[in-house]
Amino acid sequence: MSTLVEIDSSSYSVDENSCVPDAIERIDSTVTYDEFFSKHLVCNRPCVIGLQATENWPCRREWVLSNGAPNFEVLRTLFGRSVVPVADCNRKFYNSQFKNDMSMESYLEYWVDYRRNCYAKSMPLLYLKDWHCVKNFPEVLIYEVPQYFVSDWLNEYYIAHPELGDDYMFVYMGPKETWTPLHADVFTSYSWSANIVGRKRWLLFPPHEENHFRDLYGQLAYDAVSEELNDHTRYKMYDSKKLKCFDIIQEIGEIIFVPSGWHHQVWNLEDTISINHNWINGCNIANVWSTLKKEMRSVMKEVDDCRDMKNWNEHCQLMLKSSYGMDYKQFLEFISFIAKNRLHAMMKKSQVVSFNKYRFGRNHCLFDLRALKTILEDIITDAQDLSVYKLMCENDEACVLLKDITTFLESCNIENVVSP
Ligand SMILES: O=C(O)CCC(=O)C(=O)O
Ligand SMILES: [Fe+2]
Repeated sequence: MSTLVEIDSSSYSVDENSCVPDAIERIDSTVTYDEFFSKHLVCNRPCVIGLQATENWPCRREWVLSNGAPNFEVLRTLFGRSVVPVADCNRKFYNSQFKNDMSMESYLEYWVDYRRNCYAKSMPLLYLKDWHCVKNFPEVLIYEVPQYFVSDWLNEYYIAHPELGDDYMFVYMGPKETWTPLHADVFTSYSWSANIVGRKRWLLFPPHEENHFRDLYGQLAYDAVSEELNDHTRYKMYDSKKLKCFDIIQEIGEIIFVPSGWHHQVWNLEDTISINHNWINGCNIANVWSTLKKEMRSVMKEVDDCRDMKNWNEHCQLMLKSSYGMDYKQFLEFISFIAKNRLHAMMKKSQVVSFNKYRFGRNHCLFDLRALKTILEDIITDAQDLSVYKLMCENDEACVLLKDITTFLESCNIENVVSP
C-alpha cells in the first residue's frame, strides 16, 4: 500500500522577507506535510525535527551500543568488506579535505584504535563521508525516508536509472572533532541529515552571508571560524558583528533540514554517525537552475579569449560538466524525466512512486509541473541563445515536452473554470 503525499494548494507564493528566521525552529512529527512544504520548502527555512522521526529506524537500534557509542562489531559484520571514501580532517586539499578510499574494516580498526588512544593528537583525524551505503547495500534495512523529504527529484531520477550508478543518499561517520568545512551543497540542493549516533554542531549562514567569507579574489574561506578571517587586508568583507549566523546543536535522533544555498560548517561533537540526503524538487529547482546558469557564465568568462575557436559553446558545456558535475544536457534530461513522470501520473498512465512507498496527489503534481514548465521555458531560451539547443536535443524534444505540459496545464485551468 502506498501513502498519498499531497499539498493543500497547487500554488504557493513566497514572502521573501519572512524567509530568514530569527531562530531555527524545532518541530515535531505533528507538523503536516503541507505545513512543512509551505513553511520550510517553499520559504527555504531551516528547522530541526524531533527524534520521534527516526525512532523506528533499524539503524537507531542496531548501530548503537547501550552506552551511546557506535556498535563497531555490527558495522564490521554488515559492511566490513566495503570500500569507503575517507577524508583527512587535518589535511586541506584545495578548498576541501584530502580524500582517500579505505576498506571499511581498516577504517573501523583505526576508529577503535583512536578511541583506545584517547583521541591522541598524534593520530590522524579521519572522517568517512559521502558513502553511498544504501546503493551498495540495498538489501540491508537501514532507515525510511521521512515523509517531509519524499519529493526528491534527484534520487527519484537516479533510483530509476541504476545504469548511471549514482545517487545522493549518504552515510557519514567519524570520531569526535571530525568536521566538514564551509560549503553550500552540491547543485544548490537541499540537504537533510539525521544523527544515528552522537551529536553535531552546525553553523548555518543564510544566502549571501557567505560573501563575508570571500577573500580578495572571491575565494571562499575553508574554515568559518579561522583566525585568518580577521586579517582585513585579505578578508575585506568579514565583519563578525554584521554576520548573520545560526549556531545549532543537533542531538541524537534529530534531523536537520538545510535549505538550498545556505552555507554551513559542521563538527561532530562526539563519535557520530549520520544519514544524509541531498535533494531537489519544485521548491528549489529555480535556485538549482539559476546556479547552473551562473556557473555556465563563469566558464564562458574564463575561456572568453578563445571565443573564435570552432565549437566554442560545446567546449564550454564540456568544461561545465567537468568543473560543476552537470551540463545543460544532463540538467535537461533530469527535469524532462521528472516532468514526464508527473504528466503521465496526471493523465493516469502511470503512478509516481517515491522511495517505494509514497505517491503524489493532484495538487502536488500540478505544483511540480508548473515549476518544471517555468524552468523548461528558460532553459530552451538560454540554450538557443548559447547555440547549444541542437546539441542538447536533436529532435526538439524539449520544445515538444513544453508544449505537452502547457496544453495539459491549460486543460486543467479550463476544468477548474467549468467545474463548480
Ligand atoms: O555532517 C557533516 O559533516 C556534513 C553534512 C553536510 O554538509 C550536509 O548534510 O549538508
Ligand atoms: Fe552540506
